[in-house]
Amino acid sequence: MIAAVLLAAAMATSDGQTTDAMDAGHGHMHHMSSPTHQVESHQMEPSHHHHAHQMNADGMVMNANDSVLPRDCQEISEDVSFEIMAGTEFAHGPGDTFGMSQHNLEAQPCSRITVTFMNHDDIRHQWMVHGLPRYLYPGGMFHLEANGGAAITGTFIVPSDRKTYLVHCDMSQHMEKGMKAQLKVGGGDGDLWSIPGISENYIHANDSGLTIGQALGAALLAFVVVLVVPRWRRKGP
Ligand SMILES: [Cu+2]
Repeated sequence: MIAAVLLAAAMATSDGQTTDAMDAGHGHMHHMSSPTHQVESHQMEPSHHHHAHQMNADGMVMNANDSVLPRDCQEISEDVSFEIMAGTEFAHGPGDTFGMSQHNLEAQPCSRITVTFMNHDDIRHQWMVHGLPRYLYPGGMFHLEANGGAAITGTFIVPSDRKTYLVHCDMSQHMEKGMKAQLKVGGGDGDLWSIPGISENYIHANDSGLTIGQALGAALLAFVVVLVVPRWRRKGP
């Protein structure tokens, strides 16, 4: 009973981020998109999204944006670059198979972020960030995919709010096996669950993109509903 209330409360307090995490499935549909599909998606997007999909022998960049400012930004605050290596050699914890060289990234609000993603494995890996504004990034997502042994670079611009973005590899089971990271903009709004090296001691089952603060808030709310409210009512008339 308590568990059910807690789950419901958690869903209620975290609407935005839960929805973003679910977009991971939607992203899958684009992975295998053919050149004809790319033409279709270009037609549906504003003209400044001409390079939304870039594909070459090394992999793919999706929803790249190095020039259009989010609505809440007057200008680009800074240019920041990350070189992120991925593969089995970066597995962090005993339960992890894969990992990345950086699981925690920090950037200023309204910064332009260039990520070079280097895949040290033979299989494909992805660096996918969720929760970006949908009017600029279809599905709220920016996404790099590097083929085995390849490196790929892409750029995106983050909005001004303090927020922690979920970053992960969307290949089946890769996030659960260690390919989960976070991007904190403006200091972020908390740590996500089970980020290797950051919050790995917390429950591994919760990969919904909830921050620890949101989950604790939900637990407190559940406590109030289950324990405090009935007592208060008993004292009433
Ligand atoms: Cu992967």
